[in-house]
Amino acid sequence: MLGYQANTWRRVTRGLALLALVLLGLPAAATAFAVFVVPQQPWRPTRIQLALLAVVLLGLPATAKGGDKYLIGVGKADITGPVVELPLAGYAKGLDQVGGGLRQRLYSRAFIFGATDTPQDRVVYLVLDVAMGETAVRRGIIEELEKLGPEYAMYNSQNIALVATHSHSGPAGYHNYLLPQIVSLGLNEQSLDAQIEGAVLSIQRAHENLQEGTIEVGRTEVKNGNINRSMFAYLANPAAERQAYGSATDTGMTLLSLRRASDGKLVGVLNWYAVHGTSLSNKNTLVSGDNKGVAAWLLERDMANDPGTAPGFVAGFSQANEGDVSPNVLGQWCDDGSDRPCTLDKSTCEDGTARKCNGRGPRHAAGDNGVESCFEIGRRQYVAAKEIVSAQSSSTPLIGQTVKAFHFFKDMRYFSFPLPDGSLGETCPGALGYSFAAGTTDGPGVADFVQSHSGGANHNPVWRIAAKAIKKPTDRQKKCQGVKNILLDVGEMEWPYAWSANIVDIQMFRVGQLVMIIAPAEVTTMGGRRWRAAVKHAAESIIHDAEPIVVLGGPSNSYTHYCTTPEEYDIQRYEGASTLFGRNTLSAYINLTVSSIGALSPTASMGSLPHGPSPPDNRAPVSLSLAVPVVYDHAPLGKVMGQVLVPPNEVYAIGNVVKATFQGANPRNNLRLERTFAAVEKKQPDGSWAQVRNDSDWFLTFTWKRTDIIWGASIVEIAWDTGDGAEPGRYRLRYYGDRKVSGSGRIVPFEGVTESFNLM
Ligand SMILES: *[C@@H]1O[C@H](CO)[C@@H](O)[C@H](O)[C@H]1NC(C)=O
Ligand SMILES: *[C@@H]1O[C@H](CO)[C@@H](O)[C@H](O)[C@H]1NC(C)=O
Ligand SMILES: CC(=O)N[C@H]1CO[C@H](CO)[C@@H](O)[C@@H]1O
Repeated sequence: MLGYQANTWRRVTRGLALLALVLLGLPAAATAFAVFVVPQQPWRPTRIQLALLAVVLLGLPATAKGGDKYLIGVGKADITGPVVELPLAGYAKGLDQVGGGLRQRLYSRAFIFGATDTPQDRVVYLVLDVAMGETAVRRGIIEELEKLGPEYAMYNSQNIALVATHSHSGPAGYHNYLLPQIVSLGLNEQSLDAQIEGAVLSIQRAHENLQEGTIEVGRTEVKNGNINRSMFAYLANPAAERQAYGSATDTGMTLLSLRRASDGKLVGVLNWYAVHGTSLSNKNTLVSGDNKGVAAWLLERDMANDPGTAPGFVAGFSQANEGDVSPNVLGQWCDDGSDRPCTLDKSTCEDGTARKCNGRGPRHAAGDNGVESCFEIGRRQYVAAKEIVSAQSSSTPLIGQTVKAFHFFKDMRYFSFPLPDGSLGETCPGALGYSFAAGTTDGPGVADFVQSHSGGANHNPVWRIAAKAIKKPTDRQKKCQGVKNILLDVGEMEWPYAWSANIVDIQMFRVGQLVMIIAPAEVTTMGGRRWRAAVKHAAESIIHDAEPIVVLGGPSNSYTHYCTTPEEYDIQRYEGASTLFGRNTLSAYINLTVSSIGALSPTASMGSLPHGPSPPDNRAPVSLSLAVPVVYDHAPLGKVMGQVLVPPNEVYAIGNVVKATFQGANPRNNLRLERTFAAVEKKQPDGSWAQVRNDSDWFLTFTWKRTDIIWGASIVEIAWDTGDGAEPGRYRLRYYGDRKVSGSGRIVPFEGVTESFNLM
């Protein structure tokens, strides 16, 4: 009796010890224990031992794979600002590229990561379908979150990152500084508020669905998705370093899969891949999220039908070190009749200027301002993301309970610090060199500027005089900027208010062994590689349980143009000329992030680093707003709002473009956020009509045109490219408008709908 009890007790304790080892995630040790320690020679396993051994063996793969639990939340909301009569942001063409409608709505996609047991340890990574994360928007988001009360108090300047997809096809007008405002008709409240409200809504949605889950990191190559557009500068980097990486761009995508713990379903993905949002050319006038907007739309649409996906799945395609990376993968060509490649060093053509040198996307032959190329580059990113999601087996789980963030502001004017070689270096007030005005092969610039070593006698003197009249750089600034021949001394221009940022956001996030650099600039390929490598090396001192994984997201938080390596800076192509704070900009960012790595250690508390100097707040009433408000809308006599002016045909073959024109009103009267201007409706078997396409759809476009400026008359064209996989059936188009009543200024909604047509 007693002997039996002792024996049982012994088995139970051994069993418990074994189970503890399994639970502690030590499968190998547990197996050894089970095989060598538990049995008394000769081993005749008891049923308990067999069962435990089975647990160990079954647990092996699960323990090896299953990462730790985090709080995860995803949310998406509409941030589409005014789609007409406002310049688009990115190419800086000002009134030469003004919005004329909408191809695809813009979104804020919010990803919240949190530690399960310390509620203050959270980070919020926002992927915004805009050109750049911006100071004015960031301020607005933080202020609005404060108004939401204590439940949202843990989301603040420390842990919110605004990372832009860098689409060059979104409305401008949300910038804090004068230089970008000059080509944006100043600051536009409607544009700014659309981003702020949508971003806050996306954070609220992510917060509301926060739940426990796991995060896996996967990687793959994106096939032919990008190309180096500044090879001459890239070649200035040491040969050995270039050889170590092989490619002149980062071709890989890193992707996080977020799965909820309750049933293992995928709630969202967040990935990083470097490629400019310049598939659509600077002649495009329809608002869209460019190639990353396409990629996100394709993946979200695809995953919505996947049984392994939770409802509300959100796909974030974050930008990375895209400074010198173009989506125009066919290379850079002269559109001057010669059809020759542009020169490598200066990107010039026959006439000696860069004006006719254009990058060509994969569907350049379509001659459609990059529409088909944009879809294709988006599709290539979508395919890569899908591949990572599907090949779960090769991914690495995030482990450890640590979720941390730090943020501080740094004044870059004459910040002095040790360079890698031990000598002392410094950064400078912001300045743009001559090649800045040459633009890039993704969007050539003005006048006769050429890329690289500019400033010679052949430059348009008007520009030089204009620039000098605005501000002559100080001697200290000239010396500091070194080889840069200063065109616009923006960092020393404060009249009527600051032209550009000198005070920048320095921020990093950590989730498990993943470290995210939140870069306030467009970092070049090699610049990003050096920065990530330095941070990884530093992170090894605080992350011990796994190899640190480092990603870089940008342009984020405050726009500071570019960040090249010092060697690339010396070449002074567009990217080097746009590296605001001088040759040591990258080294300074590395210094500032690496020095602060301790703030991401498990014991650090959020907000432990000094806040630093606040950037100026140039929002109203400081900034000018030059966009003229809508005065009123009228239909011409004998017409009514929403009336179909040009009806669609009665029959279309699948693949054709269906079009209709309506009597319209200015879409700035109501942004219709979270709603739509255009819709395709399909007749259902029961005779009712259901909406099957709306503004979120790439293939449905909404174009607005003013026809009578005095009377306030305008028309709207809705076009649907049915080559998007449309099914045969009976359809009609609907337009949702809002007119401004003269006198009262009231905004009154109206609708227009076409007769039905057959698609076959
Ligand atoms: C960064 O620069 C500061 C001086 O400004 C220096 O004290 C610090 O050691 C540097 N950090 C690193 C990691 O180089
Ligand atoms: C637009 O269409 C998508 C896809 O069908 C749908 O998920 C979304 O809710 C629609 N949006 C609006 C505002 O109707
Ligand atoms: C990998 C890569 O991007 N290579 C390209 C860099 O730029 C040069 C010149 O434009 C191209 O010829 C390369 O294909």
